[in-house]
Amino acid sequence: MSTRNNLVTLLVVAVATAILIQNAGTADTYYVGDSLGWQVPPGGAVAFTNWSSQYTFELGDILVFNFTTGQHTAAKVTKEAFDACNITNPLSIETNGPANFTLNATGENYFICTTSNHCAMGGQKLSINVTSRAESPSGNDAQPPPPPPPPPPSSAPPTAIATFSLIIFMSITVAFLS
Ligand SMILES: [Cu+2]
Repeated sequence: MSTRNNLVTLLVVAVATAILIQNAGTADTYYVGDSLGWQVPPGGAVAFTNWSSQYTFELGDILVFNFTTGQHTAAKVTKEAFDACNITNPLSIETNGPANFTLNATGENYFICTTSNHCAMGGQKLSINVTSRAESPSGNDAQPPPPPPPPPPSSAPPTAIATFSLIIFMSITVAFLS
């Protein structure tokens, strides 16, 4: 193999690795409901369903529940408690707003407000699907299986597509130069 080919190969590996590390290392912060914040949503729970459908949530991302302390709470609960709006025994609860939750479990994550009947009557509840990070430079093979249902193809971030295209392109270049 010529020195030039070695250099090209090295370049491809370096660029691909840098992009993968950049993608894998970014934890995003999401403000629940955006400008609405964490409150009894006008029109009911669909407001938070619509909000969450805009995003792809990944392990390590942060949810910020923005509310006035004393008026609401942010509680992580089981599916059963979520469905029934059972406010008695949350998995964890934050009573001071704004409250941050770091997403540390894949699959569906369930959050409700435990104040009064905000969940049962007002629809102040949020469920989100959390996926593991797609690319990991360290090759994490201890990840749990991806949760059903799989995210729609349109949710693939543009950077991932660009990265994939770049790797394909540079691989072809190397093949021609070899
Ligand atoms: Cu509330």
